[in-house]
Amino acid sequence: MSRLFWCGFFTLWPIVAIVACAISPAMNWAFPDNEPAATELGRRIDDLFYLILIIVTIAFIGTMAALSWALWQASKEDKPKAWFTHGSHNLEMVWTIVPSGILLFIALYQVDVWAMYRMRSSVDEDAYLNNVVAEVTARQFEWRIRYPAPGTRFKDAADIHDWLSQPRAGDLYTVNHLHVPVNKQIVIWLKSGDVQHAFFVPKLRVKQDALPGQAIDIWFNVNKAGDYDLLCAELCGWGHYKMRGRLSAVSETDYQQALQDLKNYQEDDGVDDQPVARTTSP
Ligand SMILES: [Cu+2]
Repeated sequence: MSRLFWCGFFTLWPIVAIVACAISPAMNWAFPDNEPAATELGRRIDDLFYLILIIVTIAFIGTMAALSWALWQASKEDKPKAWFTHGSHNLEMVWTIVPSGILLFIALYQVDVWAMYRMRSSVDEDAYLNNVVAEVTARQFEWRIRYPAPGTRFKDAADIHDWLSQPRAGDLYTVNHLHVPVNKQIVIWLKSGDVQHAFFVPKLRVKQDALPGQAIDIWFNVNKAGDYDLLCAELCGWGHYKMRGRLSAVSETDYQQALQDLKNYQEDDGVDDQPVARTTSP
């Protein structure tokens, strides 16, 4: 009875794993709010996650099947006494070469996604320069955001690094609430004002460290309008939890309007009868 029970017990879990693995992509259990990524890049990253889930599930099934078989064999009534062995050279070769092959396969298979995520050659140069929407500086404990003045572009600066090191008259500033146009490949430059932080928008699957002394560019295309949590994914100090910002992906018109509202707010001298309401704050 107990022989059957334990073999059945260890056979049950691979079956559970197969069911979970089969229905997981449809349910998006692993992702925030059980939703697919809101960027094409994010969906490619999710696909890599599922590929790894399948590989792990197959390894789990193999391991549990071996365990069940060993249990079944070892619990036979007429089984001879166990013997000591130093191991099997052949087996060790197999479980060294097979995982190495799998890791090599994953490393090569993900190269396209990595290139899409991080290699400048994957982005059209003109589109890149036209669509730098903001510089985001992480500091303890907030996201400082700088947009080019409305009607001007990052590209208008003589050099990419001039714009980053030399704020220009008319640039717009805000904190913790980043507006970006939807359905457009946008570029953000990330900096840190103090320690290491990480710009993380879980629903877009966008994550990049912000390092002191470096300006790092990231690009992505939000395919679905809406508000997304912007978090710091690097434990950066006692107030780390306070670095909860918002990324709003809006239509081009609303994006321009948000910049205009910010400009009106920034230029408001507070003397008018009706002060300008700040509409872009978090
Ligand atoms: Cu932080």
